[in-house]
Amino acid sequence: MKQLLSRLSVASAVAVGSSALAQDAVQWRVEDGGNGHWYAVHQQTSPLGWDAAMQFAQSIGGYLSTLASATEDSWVRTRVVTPMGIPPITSGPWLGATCEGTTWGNWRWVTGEPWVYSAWAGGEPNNGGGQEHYVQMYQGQNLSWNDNQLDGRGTTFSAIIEWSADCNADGIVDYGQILTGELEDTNANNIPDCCEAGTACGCSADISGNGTVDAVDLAAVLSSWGNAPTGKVNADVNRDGIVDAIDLAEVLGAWGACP
Ligand SMILES: [Ca+2]
Ligand SMILES: [Ca+2]
Ligand SMILES: [Ca+2]
Ligand SMILES: [Ca+2]
Repeated sequence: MKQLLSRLSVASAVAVGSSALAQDAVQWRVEDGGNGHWYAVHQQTSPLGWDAAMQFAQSIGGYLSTLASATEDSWVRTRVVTPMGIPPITSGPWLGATCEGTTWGNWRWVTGEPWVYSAWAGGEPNNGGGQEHYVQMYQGQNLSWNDNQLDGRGTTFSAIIEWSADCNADGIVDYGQILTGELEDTNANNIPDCCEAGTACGCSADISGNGTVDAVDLAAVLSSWGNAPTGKVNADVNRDGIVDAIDLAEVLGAWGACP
């Protein structure tokens, strides 16, 4: 964990200057009624615009948080933002909501999730000055929401980052799998190496993807013998371009349930 955070600090310094993730990311666990996503507050000493915040989030494999339901909003306020103790005189943190490029008030989440919930502060959104197309929490109003202009008016210093990517489609958010070391992330962008390389993640001998290395996978190797099939998951278990005895040995050596 410590190693990961120091790597994140480096990434953050590269992206936006004097900045760092201000806390360990926390997971809204499925067993607690959550979505399995991870969240953290990013905070810096210089003013932070919405677009710079979004770029930073993407550079570390996430996006500005989408508080798409009352339950998610409440959990993030209580478990992610409040423990940060952001000074109440500041506006922010930024959220992943905008009406950029469309009629003002046509709010949307950056993930495309349906806009069915909002928690505007009293008198907001008010499009003050006519350019308030970006959404943030308002520290001064119990973290209810405000629309603000792109540069945050020089009084916004923070953003909530959310991670939900599951590039290997195993139903587990990759961020946590990298944290535990289950998936390698050599370049520390929170995208597993296997996904960036287009190779299978984890149990690569499970060619059929049914969670077990079994006769189906053995048959796949034998039927593709000599070919060099392309694609994310295929019979070329060790990705050397040919299906041969090495792949056969990989299947036999990994026989049984995937770890
Ligand atoms: Ca969300
Ligand atoms: Ca406003
Ligand atoms: Ca995953
Ligand atoms: Ca990576």
